[in-house]
Amino acid sequence: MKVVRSQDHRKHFPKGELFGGQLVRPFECPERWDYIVMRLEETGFNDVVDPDQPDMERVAKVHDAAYMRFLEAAWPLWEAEGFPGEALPTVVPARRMRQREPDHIDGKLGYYCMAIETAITAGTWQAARASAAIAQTGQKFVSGGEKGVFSLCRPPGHHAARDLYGGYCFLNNAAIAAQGFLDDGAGRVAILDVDFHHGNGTQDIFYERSDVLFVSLHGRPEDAFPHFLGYADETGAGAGEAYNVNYPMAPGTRYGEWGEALEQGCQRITDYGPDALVVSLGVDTYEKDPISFFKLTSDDFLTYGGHLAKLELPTLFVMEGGYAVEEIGINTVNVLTGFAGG
Ligand code: SP5
Ligand code: ZN
Repeated sequence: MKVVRSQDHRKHFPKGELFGGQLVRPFECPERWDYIVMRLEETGFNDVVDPDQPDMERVAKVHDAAYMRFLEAAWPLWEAEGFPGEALPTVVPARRMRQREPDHIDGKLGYYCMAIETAITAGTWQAARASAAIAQTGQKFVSGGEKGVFSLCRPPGHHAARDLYGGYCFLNNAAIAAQGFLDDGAGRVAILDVDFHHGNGTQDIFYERSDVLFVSLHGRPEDAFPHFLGYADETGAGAGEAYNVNYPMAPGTRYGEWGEALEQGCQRITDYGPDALVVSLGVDTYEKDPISFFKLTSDDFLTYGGHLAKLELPTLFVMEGGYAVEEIGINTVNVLTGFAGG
């Protein structure tokens, strides 16, 4: 299996994340990438490829142009204010306020943000583009006939909507890849999101479209981030009606129940009959994840990797979350190993 990766992710590493009323060292940190790479090398995933340059015209098919201009300008504008810390929003356009992009960076940050834990730093835009390029390069290989490819994206993407960042995400790598498959000739694409958190950004991007089926397994919004999307009654709208499928689950969910939801989700994908599959691969469903509440074991990742292979679809794995850093390599590579052997 080809692994697409690069060192550019290191350019995004905020010092702080707003958590529990304090600025803490971010859960989404560069060592996540190191542990995954170490495990890939230990287990013989040695077919490593560098990404091409990002294709920003294609990125612009799933992201708003003004939003991309904001991401590019955010750090320079913040720096020009002379603020001492990293760029975090303080004010958001809540209910009954105007949804209009302000000129001042304090206003812009709130306007484009869906979760304020996520800081923007000097290297964020460059790292986000490099991460998107990793997804795009993986997609090209799968469109070219590879059976399964792993795009080791960092920062992750599934919380980023057309014009929203947050939840550690800036550009939606999975959505960019799905759109890439369509642009390279696929008629229909399925996205299966197995990250612990609901993929609100991906859902939002394709909510009114029938050419991309979105299936997500996640912690229920009553209890889990991102809290404001991911209910089971979100089934799509307009032409996209019936092409969005959510499986919200309760705190303490183990593989028994999670695996049943996966089976149902896989059945929906099979019924849809896509030409390609994008897996938003987060391993924060793990029992020891510090910010999540599912109870999957390392062996469970191996098991479900095998189930994914049974879909018999050209598959692109795109890295999303997973914060039990010391086990992130084992769990991620277990999914890939299960897939390759299944
Ligand atoms: C890509 C991805 O996995 N993003 C997740 C972003 C979550 N950020 C906010 C987490 C807040 C979790 N609060 C849970 C308290 C646990 N004791
Ligand atoms: Zn997550």
